[in-house]
Amino acid sequence: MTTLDKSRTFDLAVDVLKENDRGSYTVPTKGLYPFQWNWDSCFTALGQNYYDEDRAWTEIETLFDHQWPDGMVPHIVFHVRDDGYFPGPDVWATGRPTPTSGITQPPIAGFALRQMFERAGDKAAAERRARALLPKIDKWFAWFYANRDPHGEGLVAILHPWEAGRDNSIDWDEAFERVPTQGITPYTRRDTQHADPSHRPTKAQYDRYLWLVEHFRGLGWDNSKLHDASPFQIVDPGFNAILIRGCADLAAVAEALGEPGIAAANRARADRGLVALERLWSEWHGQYLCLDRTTGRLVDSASIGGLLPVFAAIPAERARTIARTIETIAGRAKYLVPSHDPADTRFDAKRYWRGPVWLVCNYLIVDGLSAAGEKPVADRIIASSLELIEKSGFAEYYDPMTGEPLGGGRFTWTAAMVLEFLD
Ligand code: 9WN
Repeated sequence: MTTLDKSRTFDLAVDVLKENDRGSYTVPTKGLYPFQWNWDSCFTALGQNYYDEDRAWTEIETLFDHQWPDGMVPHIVFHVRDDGYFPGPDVWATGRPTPTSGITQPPIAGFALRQMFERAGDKAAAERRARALLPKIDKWFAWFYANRDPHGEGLVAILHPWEAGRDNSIDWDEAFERVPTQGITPYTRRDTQHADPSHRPTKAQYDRYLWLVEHFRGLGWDNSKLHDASPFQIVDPGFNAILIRGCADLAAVAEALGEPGIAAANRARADRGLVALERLWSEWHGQYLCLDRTTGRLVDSASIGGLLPVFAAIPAERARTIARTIETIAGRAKYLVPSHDPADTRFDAKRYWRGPVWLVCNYLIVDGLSAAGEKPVADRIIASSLELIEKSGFAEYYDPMTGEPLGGGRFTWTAAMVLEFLD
């Protein structure tokens, strides 16, 4: 059990958030990630909200200031020039006034909006700012279903592992066999200069990340073409659950603000998504699995992406099974929740999204399990998260067997999640 000094930990977490604050946006950590990342910013705002509500709204507003005309909200906004990160704006070449990447990331914004709206001390300001963000988030969600679910299946596909935010998950290994590497421009990675290369994706994976970027760039970043032209189309249960929950939360805020059109559209999206998600359930694994849209088959890979759907309003028996699956995993790892099942021979305790614990995922699972009445498992995950902080500080991710800190240090979203767990 942790002996953590809560008030001191709170202050240390705020120090990390402030250190990475660049005024109107926050970098995930200095050095390794010197720009604004989409889902990082939404988690960050939840942390900032504890000590500066105004600053928290600004974080999300800045992100949406860089929304594309078609509705997409990019995964990186390159506010400044910094050669410390690869691939930078010249590789993406998206032609945006402030350079951005050309792909998106898990849409935490709907959930964050509702949290900030409902928790607000300054109700008038929150109402004004939520009202302005509402149509922008709605436009992003409409973009998802129009561009990433072109055949109306109720679930959206990611076209690049970076979109899932789980860059080198075992989930993508099979589909990556089909992504070529011929013809990519020679490049130098920068991530391996900031973090231990053995904790990062491999060169073979980076080659494929880059091939996809160059392929999409060759199509002029025209989102009406990208989906069908991509050899990588994965329906990720975690990503879809975040979108479904986002739609439901956006609908709730829209109702409170007297915007029935936006409310109805997003309720319908969430309801359809929940029905469609059933297709990804695996009774054998006791969790959801990714669907490879190009083959029509489920991917046999028990990753955290298949536990995250508890964050959406899935059926009670599914949430119960996920709680039991996490209890089983707890018998295989010292710290919860590993990003991949340690029983799988492909599990790697230190390599990024192939095993390590990430506090943002813990947070989404805790939220879902609590809502489903699975309090003991949720409490166990919170205790594990706080033990990791006490033992190893605000790391990017952690070894689930030893608790060793991995990747970047003094990490913004980890600090933001600690503020949530301490609450
Ligand atoms: C690529 C910023 C981001 C997170 C992702 C995480 C990592 C980037 C990278 O860092 O991805 O987007 O270069 O490794 O996988 O989830 O948003 O913290």
